[in-house]
Amino acid sequence: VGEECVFDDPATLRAYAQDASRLAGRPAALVRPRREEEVVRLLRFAQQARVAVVPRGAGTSPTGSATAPSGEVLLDLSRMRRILDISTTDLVAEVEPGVLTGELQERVEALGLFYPPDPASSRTSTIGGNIATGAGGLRGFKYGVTRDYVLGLRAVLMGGEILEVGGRALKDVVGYDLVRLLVGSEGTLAVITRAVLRLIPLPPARATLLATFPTPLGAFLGADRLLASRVLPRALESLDRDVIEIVAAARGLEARPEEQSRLLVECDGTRASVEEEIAAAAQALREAGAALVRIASSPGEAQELWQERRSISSSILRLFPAKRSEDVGVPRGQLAEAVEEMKAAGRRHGIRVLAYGHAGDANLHCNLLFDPAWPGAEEAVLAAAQEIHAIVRRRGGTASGEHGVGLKKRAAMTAMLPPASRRLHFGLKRLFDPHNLLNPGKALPLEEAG
Ligand code: LAC
Ligand code: ZN
Repeated sequence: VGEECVFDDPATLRAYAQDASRLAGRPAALVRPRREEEVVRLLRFAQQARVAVVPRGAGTSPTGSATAPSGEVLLDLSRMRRILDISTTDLVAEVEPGVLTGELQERVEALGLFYPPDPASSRTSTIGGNIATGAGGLRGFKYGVTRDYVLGLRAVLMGGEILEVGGRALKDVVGYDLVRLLVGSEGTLAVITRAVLRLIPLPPARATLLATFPTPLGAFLGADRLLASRVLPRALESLDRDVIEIVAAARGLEARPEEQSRLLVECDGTRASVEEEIAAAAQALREAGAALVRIASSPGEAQELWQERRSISSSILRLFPAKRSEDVGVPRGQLAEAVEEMKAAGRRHGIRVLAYGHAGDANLHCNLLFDPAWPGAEEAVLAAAQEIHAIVRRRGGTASGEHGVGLKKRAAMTAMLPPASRRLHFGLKRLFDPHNLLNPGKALPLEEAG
């Protein structure tokens, strides 16, 4: 692929050793291609030489999906970052995988178009990484997630063959849905080199509302009440007391004692519809017991609230020595009860469990906080996490709503998937990658069903 694309000096390899999971990695080499042809050549060589390859975007994965734990070659796609086309008539964007999601959002919004998928990491994560992990984010409830906006993909198979699936047709039911199969496959089936993404007209207006509640479950009851009053917000995020304290501490402030939970709501549409919706939301939240309901009075104030929300994950990492992030989803109606149970499970093992996230989707980030220096910490965290996953399974939920499986959720995946599904997962993996060279050991159950 050319010497100028290959790095194997210790400092570079150290810098790329981890993703946001903080799991250890030891890549044998780093390859940073500039174009698809170089990916093709690498995967042709890798197949012949039986060298394992781990594709990587910006490394924001909290599951270890972008680490090279066993001396694999890291394939960093962040240099392939051209926006090839934004079509205002086809309503699509065609991009290379290394484009930052936030950059694409800005570019299309300047043209009056909208790419709704919006992971909290949008300023730092890449479209390719979002597609590979099936990233969700803040606007899932109204608009759907990354998966719902990928119309077509070009990808390189292990061995170097190019696969094209889908395209610019907005509706397409020819054949199995290989586009959706690749989305969320975490780089285990193919390496994405180009994507056709669906765009929609940009809603002309939006507004943000903050509501605080005097009880721990107030935010969830508020969310339910808001939806029951026929408001369809584009974001509906909840924060529990622990997270409120962390958000305050990150700014050197103290949380007000009476605020036990918080909701952040964003509505979009026409100016008139947004005004109407946000007023209806405010009324519903007051009826649900909100102590304070504040509509952001300027775009700057709204942006600050959302910036604060996006930085929760990094604030926790800064303030606590270690955390285990769970990313569970449950049927919506069970959210409040499930969170109470998960916190109780943490307490039984002496672990503080905080919960924030996408209350509309009932996809919450349960973070288990611990100090690795405390004897028995690892075991206690693992036990608490296992209980949390058992609660989720019992309620018919999922081990990951948006972060994926990587290395960290394989046990939970194994417990969650029935035998026929586990067998098909391994069968598909063999079909795409018979020598198990693409991101091996990731995103699959721990064992094949018999
Ligand atoms: C968030 C990331 C962690 O929602 O998914 O903040
Ligand atoms: Zn999230």
